[in-house]
Amino acid sequence: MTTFDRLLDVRKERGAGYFILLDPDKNKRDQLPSFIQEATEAGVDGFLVGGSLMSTDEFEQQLKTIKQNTSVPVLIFPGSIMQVSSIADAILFLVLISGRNPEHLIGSQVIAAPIIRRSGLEPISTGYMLIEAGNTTSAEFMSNTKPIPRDKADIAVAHALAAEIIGMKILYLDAGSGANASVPEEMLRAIASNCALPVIVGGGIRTPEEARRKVEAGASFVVTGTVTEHNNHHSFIKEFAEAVHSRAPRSRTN
Ligand code: 1GP
Repeated sequence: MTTFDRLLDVRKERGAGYFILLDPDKNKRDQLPSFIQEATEAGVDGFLVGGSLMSTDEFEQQLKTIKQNTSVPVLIFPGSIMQVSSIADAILFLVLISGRNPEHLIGSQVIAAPIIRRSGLEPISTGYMLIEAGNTTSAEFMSNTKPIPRDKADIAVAHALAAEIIGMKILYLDAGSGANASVPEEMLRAIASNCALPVIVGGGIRTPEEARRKVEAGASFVVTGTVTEHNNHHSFIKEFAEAVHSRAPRSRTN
């Protein structure tokens, strides 16, 4: 079974999936194993590993540690082509479709594709959309692209449909790490009612209630990074996981 199929199973069985983003520059080596074990036990459905900037040389070592301490998928969420490793279960093969920077539309992908093919790493073709966050995020600055305005759901839908028609497998709507405002529910609802692709949403999600609202608006996977870096205890992560799973088929009334 591919990792992508495992993710679809999570969505089917739990209503939606909860991912934690780990930034290799911020992970504390001595605390990583226990954090991964606790988060897995608390109900996390996958770990994303990556960052817009990466200065550590321990990327692969950290991936090994994460893999050794969890049974859920470990996905690379690459900030650059330096972040490719077959230790992970899969890589989100990102195409920054909201931007018009050719480097992030095809340039990096052409460089990364042969490396990924040779490594055997599973690529998951991902239409990545940056959404205006109310502040300039690292993703926006580093990608040198303009995000989609928060009140332009129709523009977001058009991008989502283009990704679907091109044949991408999943969408990632990201307000960017540390966003002042997360992706609006109205935009998620518009995409969910017009486009069949599963949606990952992240950036600026700070409470379980906010995570739940994203799922209710149609997100299939919710990502937190900053908030779980600062509150990494078991009960907090469990609250997030339960909020994301609250629309599991067995608990649905509609
Ligand atoms: C960023 O979606 C992720 O790409 C997570 O964002 O750090 O704001 O939770 P936060």
